[in-house]
Amino acid sequence: MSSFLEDTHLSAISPSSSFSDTVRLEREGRLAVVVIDNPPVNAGSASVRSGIHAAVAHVAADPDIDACVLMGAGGSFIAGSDIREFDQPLADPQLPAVIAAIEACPKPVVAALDGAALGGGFEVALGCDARIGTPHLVVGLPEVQLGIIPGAGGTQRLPRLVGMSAAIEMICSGRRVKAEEALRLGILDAVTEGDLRGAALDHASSLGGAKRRVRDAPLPADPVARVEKARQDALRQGRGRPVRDAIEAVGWAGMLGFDDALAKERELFQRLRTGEAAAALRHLFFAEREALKFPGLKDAAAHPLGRIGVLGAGTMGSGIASAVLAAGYQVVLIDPVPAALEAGLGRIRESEARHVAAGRLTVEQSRHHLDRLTAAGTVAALADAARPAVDMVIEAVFEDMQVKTEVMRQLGATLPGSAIIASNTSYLDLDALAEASGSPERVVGLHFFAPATLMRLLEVVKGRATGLDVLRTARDFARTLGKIPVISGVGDGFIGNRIYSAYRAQCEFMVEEGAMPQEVDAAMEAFGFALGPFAVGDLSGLDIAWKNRRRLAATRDPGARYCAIPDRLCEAGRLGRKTGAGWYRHSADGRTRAPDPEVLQLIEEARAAAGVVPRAFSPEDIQMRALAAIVNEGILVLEAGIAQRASDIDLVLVHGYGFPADRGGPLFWAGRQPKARILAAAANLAAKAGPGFRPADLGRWPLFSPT
Ligand code: 3H9
Repeated sequence: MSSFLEDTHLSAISPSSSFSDTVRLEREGRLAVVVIDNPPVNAGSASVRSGIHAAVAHVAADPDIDACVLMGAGGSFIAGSDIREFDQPLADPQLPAVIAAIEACPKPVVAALDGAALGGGFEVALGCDARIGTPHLVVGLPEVQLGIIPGAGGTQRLPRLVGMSAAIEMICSGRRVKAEEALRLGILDAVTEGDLRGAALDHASSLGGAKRRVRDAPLPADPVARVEKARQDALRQGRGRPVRDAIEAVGWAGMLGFDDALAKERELFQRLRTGEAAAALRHLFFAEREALKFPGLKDAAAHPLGRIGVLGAGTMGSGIASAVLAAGYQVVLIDPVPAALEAGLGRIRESEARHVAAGRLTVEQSRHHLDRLTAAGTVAALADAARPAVDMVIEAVFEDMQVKTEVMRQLGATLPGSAIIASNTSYLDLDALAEASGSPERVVGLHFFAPATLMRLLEVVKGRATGLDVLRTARDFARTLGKIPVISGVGDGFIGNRIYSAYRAQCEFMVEEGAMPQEVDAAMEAFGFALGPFAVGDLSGLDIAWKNRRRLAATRDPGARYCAIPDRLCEAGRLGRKTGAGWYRHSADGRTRAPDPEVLQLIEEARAAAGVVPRAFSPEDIQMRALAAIVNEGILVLEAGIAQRASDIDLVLVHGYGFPADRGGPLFWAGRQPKARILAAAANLAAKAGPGFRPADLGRWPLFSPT
């Protein structure tokens, strides 16, 4: 019996009694309702755990209570364990003990579920005798997204309800499952449209005192081939997440006694929780929420958005249009060139068809998307009184200052004053573009990453004059699209492209000094990048950066170091994968890349022209120089006020440029290294980078660990 009960007088329990500052017990005749009230999302903090533990002990001991309902206040059950506690040893009672108390309670405990029942919250629900949900409920075990596995029996109880293969799929993807599917899978006993509390109380009464513990249920039969397929799918899709550990833990459900399996799950959870990858993924979780904040934004009013124009039907424009349609908006795609417009519409239809074929959309949902799509040939058509007005236009025309300036002028002159003008420019001066519109306060940057339907990063660029209402609208719009918005100031390449350019430049200099492109790529891929910088260049096309270099040629410091190898590649028609050759030679289907003697020759010529005697680089040399370049530029971006905070830079590099998520982003990673290691790498970078390099003052930056 808990120590709590030893000093509690049962007779003193009133119709509503607190068991901690976040948990209270309310009486409904011979039934009890335990309410968790820990805003904003009822995270399972130490106070919540001790409150539930004590309340359940009270229910167990009170002869006037026959059964109990467990529910959350404020429209949600429990969003999971309180992740803020995960950097420290966890306080008792820990979650497995709380769930064990629910299971040991001789009276049935029914979970009444609304909003989110995720992670440890879902595990609490799985420890109850029944689960009643609302139609708005989502359940799931998203732990692998935080670098851990469920640590309170999720890997043992879920398979007993849904079978091994469905449990592997849910746990390894971390997917949030809606009420309707949860009911179908057998996770929920019922879904109620009406009064959740009343329905759960009725259900608790109907159990007649009987316990229905999930731990006692037999494992449902599941064909070996299906389990094996779920395993293989999970392993294929789980890069950077502990899916192998999760699969192993689920496997124990079929091999070990329940309590032995729980103990092993717990041990594995604790090992992962205290590891580097989990710390990095927790950092990114909070970084994502922090990035939404900007002075004054909370109080700014967002404009209602219903109909969005996308100007420019190229690959980027049609990708943006697809993403906007999927989020439920009306879209008008605009392009003055009829063939381009038709091709863009075709790409949108193909993208929809691909989603249907992959089972991500139903035919019906896809039809709804396409029903909301219209087309126009000119910006002037947007002013046509017969057409419904657009609330925002996103221009995604050719990345050229003259072209975009003219487009901004037209949009400013044509659109009603309330409509927002967004530019998808990735490098150009947004302030100059905003001035061209004649109403700079309604101009904002929306820098999408290709492919726009899949990439989660969206840089939201605030120009000098951008109104807070416009910035708020753009940020909220990004969230509605399911993106991760990061607010950037104006500067060449904003946050991401500026830092990435500095990284790529050092990688090219290393090639000039003696490293081979494939050695650089292999070193960065070994660090955890999905692709090395040269493979990325070939994939996205070398002509984009080439065009950008030519744009900047007139303003470039003539004394600054410049690597001409990429220019030589482009001049030779080697534009990357699309031409079959770039830094590598590519197979016809684009699946394999191989070093090319022609590239070696170009490199040797460039080395000779620069008077370089090639030297060998170890993978560690390459990684530290490249990473120091990213960190150095990241700090310059921060000091220039283009990024608001270090964690914004981490989000941009992870979600836009393939920096490994389980390292938390470049500045988080650097902060976990001994300071001396980072300073030595920065000093080496400064010594090797050549004329024009701007060192940041890393030593005075408070990010780095002192040892
Ligand atoms: C776990 O449970 C492991 C167990 O197996 C272990 C067993 C031993 N902790 O997202 P929002 C904060 S791992 C602490 O903007 P929404 C968040 O930082 C956990 N804080 O709201 C923000 O703070 P602020 C598994 C949390 O309405 C505020 O709440 N669970 C937690 O857009 C509002 O959050 C998950 O991974 C937390 N667990 O979305 C679920 N959750 O205002 C994580 C949120 O200071 N949570 N906060 O910026 C979510 O997915 C979303 O928060 C949710 C609401 C969908 C619930």
